[in-house]
This record gives sequence, structure tokens and C-alpha cells, in this order.
Amino acid sequence: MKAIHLALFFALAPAALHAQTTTTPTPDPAMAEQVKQQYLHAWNSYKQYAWGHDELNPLSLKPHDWYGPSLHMTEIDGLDTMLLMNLQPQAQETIADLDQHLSFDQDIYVKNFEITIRCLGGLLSAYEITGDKKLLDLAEDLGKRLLPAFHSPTGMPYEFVNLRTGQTRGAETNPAEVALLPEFGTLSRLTGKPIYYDTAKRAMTELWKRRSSLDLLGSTVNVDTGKWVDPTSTVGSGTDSFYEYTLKASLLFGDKDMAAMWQTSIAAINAHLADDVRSGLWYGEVDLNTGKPISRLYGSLDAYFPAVLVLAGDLDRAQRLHRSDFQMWTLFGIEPELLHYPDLKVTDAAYHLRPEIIESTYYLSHATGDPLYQQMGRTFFDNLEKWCRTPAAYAELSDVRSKTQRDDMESFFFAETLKYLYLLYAPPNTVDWHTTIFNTEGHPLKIMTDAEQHITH
Ligand code: DMJ
Repeated sequence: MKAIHLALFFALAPAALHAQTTTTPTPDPAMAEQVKQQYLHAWNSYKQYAWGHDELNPLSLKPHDWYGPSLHMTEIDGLDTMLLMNLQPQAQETIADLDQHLSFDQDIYVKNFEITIRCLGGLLSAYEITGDKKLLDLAEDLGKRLLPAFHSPTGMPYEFVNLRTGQTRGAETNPAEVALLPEFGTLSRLTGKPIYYDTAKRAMTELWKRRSSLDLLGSTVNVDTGKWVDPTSTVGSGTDSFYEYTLKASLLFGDKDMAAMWQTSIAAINAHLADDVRSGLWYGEVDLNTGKPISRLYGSLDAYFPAVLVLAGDLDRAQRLHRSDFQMWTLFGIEPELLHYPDLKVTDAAYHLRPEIIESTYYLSHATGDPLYQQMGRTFFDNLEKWCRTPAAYAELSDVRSKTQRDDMESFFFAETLKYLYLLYAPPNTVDWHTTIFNTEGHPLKIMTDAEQHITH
């Protein structure tokens, strides 16, 4: 990218978001309180039935651990939401429990991506909010144990790493799982050790080198050979946070290489994946080399993209895509996992209590001040209450048409879904957008100051 373009990009961002703001959204204390009560409804049952475990199964009221020994995933993922909601007793009790009972010294193979975005991201943001050194110590211990995942011939991470031995598994991964710079870069910033930043940046750079002549990425890559295994190019599942993280890492760390990746990517995405049809603006799937359409599927995970467009300053596309997303939600009064968008036919009817559409609604509300977005939030709130609430918590749906509940409640419901819903109504200064970027799991991370730049350059 030409220097002039980069200079313009950094001059505009992250200030771009504030410059667009016409009016500030009016806080709605009553709605914020109702969302807090939703959080407490689920949290109190997690505490009663699954305290110390990764998750609560909301129908059977049984605890669920991903890998045998617990990594206290719901506690870590939910902690900064409680801090933002000013649920101090619950937050302090959680920090004490993590201090006493959480150990990452476990002989288990964990998914590097999930543990990074949920646990490393959650510990780092809770440390930044509280200044409690115990949380940073836990984060650094975890970061050291995850680092061997990147010891592949290409520098891109294996899918699984053993937290005790550092052994790895799973050479086939996807772009989203290669992109972990906001978390590892923040760990470098907070510890003063460049190794985390350098390692995570190298992985993203290596993947980027493998883009096609159209500047598109595939969906599956082999980290040993560096070859694409699946040529499907998408902004959705499996690639989503790669794009999100080029932009966010550029804003968090002032990294010009990341800014250039984002600028080139978004031009290619809008040229080849954007699909304007009668039902609205969507983003489809194409072959990374030819640009030929592969499918016209779009789903609840893709609904993060308006938020990224807002952050990049493209309010027009953000609003149009979000209109499509809201249409997807209101088809059945809860969005399906996947839709064939030209005729709005459901191809995967599950709802996993996902946050993305609410996240984008919050970003748009913040950027425009338009009360429409808080009204949409009311719809999400009412539908969650009507279809997902159980006597003890909230449950996913196996089918949004029949509203059949299933016995799962992922930790991102606490980290993201209810956090973004709360922030939509909370006082705007609950999060300072001038100094904060959310990681892909909804954990607010601090933007690096000029004085800290030496750590990453
Ligand atoms: C979360 O773990 C993160 O938002 C991730 O980027 C994608 N999927 C879930 C929520 O749907």
C-alpha cells in the first residue's frame, strides 16, 4: 500500500468511529438492568450446579468440561462482563476461585484458538480492568504453554497443543485459527516480552503470503506444507476472525503491516464476495483462485461483519448488511445457523446463543446514535426470554423453527451475547472506544500507547 494511504488510515482510525458519530445513544438504565438480571439468572445457576467447571448444561443442570480437567472457562469468559456490569461480589468471588483452583499445568490437548480467545483474552482483559497481578500471572503461564502450538515448519499454529508437554496435533487448520495477534500481542505489551507478538504476527504473515492472485484466502490450510486444502473463500466460519484481526491488530498496535493486509483484504472481499441480491446485501463463498461462486450461504457467525465494517469506517455497507442480518433473525424470531440467502431457505436450523448480530447492533448504535438499534436489541432480548430461557439459565435451540431447546450454553453467552446486549443500553462511557478494542470473544483490550511501541517494532 502506498504510504499516503497508510498515513490516511492511521489518521482516521480508530478516530474514524468517533468522527462518524452523529448523536450519542441515550442510555436505557431499565433495559441495562434487565440484561443484568438475565446474566444473573444464568450465572447463579452456573454457580449452583457447575461452579469451577467449564460450562453448565442448562437443561440437565449438569456440569460440562471440554477436556476432562476443568479450565474454568465460563468463569474466565464471564469475568469482564461482570466487571463492566459492576457485579463486584460475583467478580471478586470468581477471581478468588481462579487464584485458588485454576491450573493450566494439565496433560491435555486443547484447541489453541478457543483457549486463546476465551481464556487468554479473558484473563488479559480482566487484568487490565482490575490491575490484579494474579490474573496477568495466569495469562502469562497460559501464553507460555500455548506458544509451542506455533512450532510448525511454516510458523502457523497447529490446531491442538498439550498444555503440559507442548506436543501438538492437527496440521490442518483455518485462517481464523491462525490469527491470534490481539491476545499474544497484548501479552507482549503487558509483560514486555516481544516473543508473543513476534510469533503471532509471523503466523498471520505466513498465511497472508499464501493469498491468491485475487488477494483471497482459502478455508483450510496445512501448517506443515503451507498448502491450501480447501479453496473456499468466505468471510464466515473458519475465516471470520482472520479479517477481523488484521484490522483490530492494526488499531491495537499501530501495526502498518496489519493495516495493509486489511486494506488489501477488504478491497478483494468487496470485489469478489459481496453479493447484492433482492433480499439485500450478503457475502457469499467463492473459489480463492477464480472468484467463481461456490455457495450463497450466510449465517449467524457472519453477522459479526457489520461490526468490522463499522470499525473500518464503512457505515453504508455495515448498515445494509446488518439489515439483511436482522431479516435473518426475524424470519423465525431467532436466527438460524445457516441460510441460503437468495430465497431465505434455512440449511442449518440451530441457534447456539451466538452474539454476532448483537455485537454489530451495538457497534452501529455507538456509531450512529440511531434509536433503531436499541429497538432491535429489545427484539433480541424478548426472543431470548421467550425461546431460550429455562427455569435455571438459557439454552441453545436445535431448531429455530420448532424452538426445540438443547442442553448447551457456551461460555461466549456470558462473554459476548449478554455483554453486547448490556452495552447497547449502558452509559456510553462504560467502554472507552478511544482506548479499547474488543477481541473476537468480546474481551476489551487496551490500545497500545506511543510509549509502548518499542515492544512490537
Ligand atoms: C465466539 O467464540 C467468538 O465470537 C468466535 O470468534 C466465533 N464464535 C463464537 C461465538 O459465536
